Amino acid sequence: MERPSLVVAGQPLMPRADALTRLMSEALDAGFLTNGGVLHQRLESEMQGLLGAPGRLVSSGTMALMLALRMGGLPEGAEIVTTPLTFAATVQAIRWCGFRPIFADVDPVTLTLCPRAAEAAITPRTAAILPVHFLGHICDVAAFDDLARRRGLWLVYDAAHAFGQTVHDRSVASFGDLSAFSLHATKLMHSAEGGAVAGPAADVEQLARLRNFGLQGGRMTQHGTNAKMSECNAAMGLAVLPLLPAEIAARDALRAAYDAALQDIPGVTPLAAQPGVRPGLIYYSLMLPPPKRMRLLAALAEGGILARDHFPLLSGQGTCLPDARIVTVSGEPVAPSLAPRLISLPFHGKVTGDDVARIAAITRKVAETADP
Ligand code: T4K
Repeated sequence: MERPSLVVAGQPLMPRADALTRLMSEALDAGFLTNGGVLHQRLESEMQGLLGAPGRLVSSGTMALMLALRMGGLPEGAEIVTTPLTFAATVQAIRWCGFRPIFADVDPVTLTLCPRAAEAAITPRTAAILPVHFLGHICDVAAFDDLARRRGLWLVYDAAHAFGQTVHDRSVASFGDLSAFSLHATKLMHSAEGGAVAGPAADVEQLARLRNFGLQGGRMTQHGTNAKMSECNAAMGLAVLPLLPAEIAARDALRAAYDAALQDIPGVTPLAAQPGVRPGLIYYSLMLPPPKRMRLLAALAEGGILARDHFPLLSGQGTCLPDARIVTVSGEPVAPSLAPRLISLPFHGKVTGDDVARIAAITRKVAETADP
């Protein structure tokens, strides 16, 4: 039997080659390939409009997190309270800045950092909180704003999964002190590699210095790095921009199609929509019991569909993060039992109605087959 062509989870939005070439030729004509070229400036201004907050472009979402943490002026070795249910970049950024991640438990419904557990994790060494809008589920922003204000903590959101989302019509970038966005190819809005820091506390002059070696007037005045975005990446970003409205419409329709096709499959729970929150644009995720989840991943792969087993729990990951402690307010943490139940389905404009029907049929078969 002929195999259907691959349907992958994170297919990037691909601009036309001629659109990219036209943009790149502007950079070539201007004679600047990086260090704040014309394309970079244009994309930066567009991004601030899209995010509804002042901000700066950087070379990746990881760099965005690091700069956002550095903007807090936190003491060396400070503790940062965060979630164990996220991608490696969240804690790698904390560690690469010389800070210490302290894990607190997540809310069992939204899968995002629980504000009460985060408060229980605060010690005299805590300087910041770093919640993650995980899989497009938006954190309890009101509770975190209140917590950060009461305890005098820097509040950075990892918004890598939340581009384009709003809470009661307010951009996610408007909450906390700063938010870090990823513009990696697997995100909706992307520049192949790239990121952005934005938010109410975005001192854009200082962010521009931090991403450029901490230089001011040619002199090193602060703890900077090289986090600049090149003109090649900015060209990609600008070429992707006009494709966003159609892609967003396609993803909204795909979410509705998945919801309808998967709604009554026993033991399979698509992540619930949040009241007042514009649904996520990067992931469509399900929860199901761990043995079935592994069988579903294998059955989908057999059918030419590459779903993702997002995301392994970060606490206790070998020598890198040996401390498996997760602070809770009562009893056992829930995060370790949630991580092995999560799966993200292909979620982009090239997924067809037939693909959804096939994915639903495979999911139903796995769900209804008795465990061996
Ligand atoms: N915070 C959070 C919560 C994050 O999830 C991330 C990144 C960050 C911070 C940091 O942002 P960045 O520093 O990365 O900007 C991907 C991405 O590299 C990473 O950006 C992302 N999160 C993470 C969740 O996933 P991989 O290693 O899982 O991607 P890969 O190569 O396995 O590709 C995924 C799927 O997409 C596959 O089915 C293949 C397909 N694909 C991928 C690429 C890159 C394509 O079809 N074409 C492509 O060009 O990391």
